[in-house]
Amino acid sequence: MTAQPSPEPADRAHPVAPADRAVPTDRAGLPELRITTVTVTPVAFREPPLLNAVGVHEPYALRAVVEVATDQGLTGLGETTADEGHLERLRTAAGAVTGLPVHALSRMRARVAAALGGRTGSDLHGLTGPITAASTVDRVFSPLEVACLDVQGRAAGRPVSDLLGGRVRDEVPYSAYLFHKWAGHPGGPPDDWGEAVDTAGILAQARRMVDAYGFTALKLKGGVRPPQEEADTVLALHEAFPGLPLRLDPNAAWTPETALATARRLEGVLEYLEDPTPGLDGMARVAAGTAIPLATNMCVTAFEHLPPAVARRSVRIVLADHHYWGGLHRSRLLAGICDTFGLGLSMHSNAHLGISLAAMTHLAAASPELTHACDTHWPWRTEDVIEPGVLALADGAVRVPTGPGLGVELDRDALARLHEQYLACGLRTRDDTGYLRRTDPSYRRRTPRW
Ligand code: GKR
Ligand code: MG
Repeated sequence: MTAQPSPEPADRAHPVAPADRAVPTDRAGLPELRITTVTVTPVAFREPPLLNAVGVHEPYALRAVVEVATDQGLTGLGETTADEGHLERLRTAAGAVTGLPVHALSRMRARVAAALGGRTGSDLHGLTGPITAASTVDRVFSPLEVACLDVQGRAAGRPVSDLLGGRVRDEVPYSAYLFHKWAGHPGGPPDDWGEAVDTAGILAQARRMVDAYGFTALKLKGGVRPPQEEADTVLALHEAFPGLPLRLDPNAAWTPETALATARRLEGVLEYLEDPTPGLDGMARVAAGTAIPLATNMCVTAFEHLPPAVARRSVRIVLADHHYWGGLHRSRLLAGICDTFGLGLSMHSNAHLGISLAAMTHLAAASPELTHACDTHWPWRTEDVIEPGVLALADGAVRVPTGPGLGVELDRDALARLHEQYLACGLRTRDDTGYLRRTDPSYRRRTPRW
């Protein structure tokens, strides 16, 4: 799915209208809402030392807030990660889309593709799979698209979910995202959540998550302890929270043989097993040997991965993530493809702030194909860039914002503070492995590990 760059001579012939001129309108007499500036502000927010298959989260997670301003004075918001390479590609794209109307999303994506000129690169948005030119375009285009939809919704006085087909649910269910974790960052005091390096720690964390937010599904991030120990923990969760759907995600830390042996113990217990092993072939082998549905946000991360995944029967559930899949409209396209091929749909999450949560919630609200509660890292963050009040997790769900656009407003003081934090923290690229190696120099990144 490589986008062909379009020459778009008409766009170049329409420079951005100066503020003192009449508002440009299109042939229907409607305001064009052309993009005047795109501002990309990297921020850093504090995170606990959460463990995963490749290391441990650093003291700060990096995100970028994208503001798309228009000639009508309306500004829209998007959020993405802020690793250096991704920021550089985002800034290139920002220059390329300036001057386009916010409704010209297909032309905008083509311009982003042309500006990137086939360059590939991860946004280091967690543990993802193969990176291709098309998926790079989608990762860069995504926050621009979300911000343009925010403007479109603000202009029309409609929530973004209405622009995606209308909401089919008023509340979006999310799952508790359980992590093994250290008590605190090395050299620092213990954090509020405390240590979770064994079954007892995870059970206590799950209890707190369920009591505080009413979650009705639980996901355990695995790939940290030996597989049989993580399976014991899942069985203990099953006993402690009877009836709650459970997922385990070792992020491809197991061989197919290990995955099959572990899955055998968890049949009838897991709602799904997420990325037990690397690659479409390995996943297909495991899928053929277990009744547990396999899910992924690692081996199917771009449209071109779907045909081989379907042909090999590698997965039964795809975790959508609008940050990877080119924004909200293209995530709806993904949902339709999954539906066509009988694949279930869930949603992936990485460390994120409220702009992303709002976008995820609108997308899930307008996706009848969603078959599972979405993931969110949101409870782990202690700071945000949006004004509080609109988004809240209660009874395991987030109420879909009904205000115009995404329905959330930027807290400018918080944005400035988190940007200062970005400048001061010195982190420019996520490096979970390097951070763990500072505590344990013998640690090596290995996939699969067991
Ligand atoms: O933040 O440690 C983490 C997660 O493991 C993340 O990197 C993954 O992308 O949450 C993710 C997943 O579901 O694979
Ligand atoms: Mg995953």
